[in-house]
Amino acid sequence: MQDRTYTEDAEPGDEVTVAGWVHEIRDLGGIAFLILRDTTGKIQIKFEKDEMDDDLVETGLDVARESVIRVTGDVEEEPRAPTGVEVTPESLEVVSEADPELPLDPSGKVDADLSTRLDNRTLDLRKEEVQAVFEIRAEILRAVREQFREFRCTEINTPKIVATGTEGGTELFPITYFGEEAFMNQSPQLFKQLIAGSNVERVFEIGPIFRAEEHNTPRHLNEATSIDFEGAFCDAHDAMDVAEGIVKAAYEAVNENCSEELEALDLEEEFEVPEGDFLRISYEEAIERINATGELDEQLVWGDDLPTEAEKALGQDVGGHYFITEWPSEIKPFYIKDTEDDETLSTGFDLMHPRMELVSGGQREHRHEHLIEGFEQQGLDPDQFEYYTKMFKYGMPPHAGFGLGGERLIMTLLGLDNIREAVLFPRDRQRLSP
Ligand code: AMO
Repeated sequence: MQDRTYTEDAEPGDEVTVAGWVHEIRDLGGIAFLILRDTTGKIQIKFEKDEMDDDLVETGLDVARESVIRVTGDVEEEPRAPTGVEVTPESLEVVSEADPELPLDPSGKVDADLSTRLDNRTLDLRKEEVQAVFEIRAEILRAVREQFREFRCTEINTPKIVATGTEGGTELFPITYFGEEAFMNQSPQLFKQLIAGSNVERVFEIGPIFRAEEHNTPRHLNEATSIDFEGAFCDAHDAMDVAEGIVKAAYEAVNENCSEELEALDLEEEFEVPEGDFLRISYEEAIERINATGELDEQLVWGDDLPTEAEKALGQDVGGHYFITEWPSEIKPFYIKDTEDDETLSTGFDLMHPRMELVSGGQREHRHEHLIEGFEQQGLDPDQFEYYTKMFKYGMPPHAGFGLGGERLIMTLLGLDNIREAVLFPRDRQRLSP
C-alpha cells in the first residue's frame, strides 16, 4: 500500500496522504468540506471551489457517503475544523465507491435497531461508539491474559468438538463427526482439570463455549466466550481470589488505557473501578437477604436455584460485586467438591455483578471413587468419561477453578443493555448468519 498517514497524526505543515471513508460532505457554496474518517478519527478536507481544479472539486463533492477515498494535500491549522486542522487537497482518488443507498447510517444521525446493526456490522462498526466497545473488549482480553500470566498461569487451547457434554445434557449442540455423533463443547471444564493435574498446574483459556439454551434473553448467547481458570493446589477461596483479581484487572486496564473509548461511549464520568474486596456471602445468607427484601412473590427455600428476580434483588441490596459461596451440593455439577464437614454443602461459588452472574467455580472432586459416585448421582455414565476419570488414579492434586463469561464481563463493565452488543457476530435463536 501507498504511504498513508492516520488522521490523528496529521500535523500542520505536513504534506500527507490520508485514506478512509467519506463521513460527511458539507457544501456551503463557494466553499465545501468533506469529513474523512479512518480508524483513528476524522479530518476535514477543504474545497475552495474558485481556487481549485474543477475535476478535483467535482470528484470530491459528488462522491457518495461511505465511499473510500485517498487524499493528498497540505495540512494547515484551522481552529474551526473538528480536529483543529484541515487538508487542502492536491489530489483525490476514489478507491471504492459506496452505493448511495446505505442500509444503516454510520454517522449515527438515523437510529438503527439492533437487528439491522448486526446484519450490517461492517457499517455499524464505523460508528465511534461501536468501535469503542470492541477496542475495550480487546483491551480487557489483553489485560486478563497479562493478569493470568502474573498469577503464573499458562494459556491453553482445548478441543471444541467433543464426544460428551459436561454442563447438563439438554444444552448440547450435536454435530456429525465422520458419521459419529459429537457435540460442540459447552465448557473446557474436563480438559482444564486434566491439565491442572499435569506439571503445568495453573492454566487459563479464553475460548468459545456452545450452549443450546432455549432462552432468548438479553444476557444469553448460544456461542459465548469463556474465560476459564484452573489451578492445582487451589481451594475455592484461592480460585475466588483469582476471579476477583481478573475482574479488577479488566476494570483497571479500561480505566487506564481506554479514556477515549469511554468518552465515545459517554461513560467517562460514570465508569468506576470496583473498590475494596468483593463481599463473600454464603448461599444460606443470600436466600435470607433475598427473602428479607420482600421483592419476590414467593419466599425462597434452601435448595432453590436463584431466579433472575432474586439475583436482581440481592444485587441491589449488596450494591457491588459479590460472591455467593457454599451452594447446596445437589444444584452444583458432579465435578464440584463438597465441603469437608457437610456433604450437603458444596465448595461451589458464583461471582455476581449486581445485574447478573458473571462466574461459576469451585474446588473440584479430585478423589477417584467420589468422582465416579458423583457421575452416577447425576445420571451420567462414568464409562463415557473414562479418558477423564482414569487420570484421577495417577496422582491428581486438589484443584479449583472457575469460568467467567467474557461477554457478561464486558456488558456489565460498560452497562450495555444487551449482551449481543459485546459480540461482533452473535449466535442466538434467530441468528446463524452473519
Ligand atoms: P457456567 O455454566 O456457570 O459454568 O458458565 C460460566 C459462566 O459463563 C457464562 N455463560 C454464558 N454467557 C452467555 N451466554 C450463555 N449462554 C452462557 N452460559 C454461561 C456466565 C457463567 O457464569 N464449567 C463451569 C465453570 C467452572 O466451574 O469452572 C461452567 O461452565 O457468565
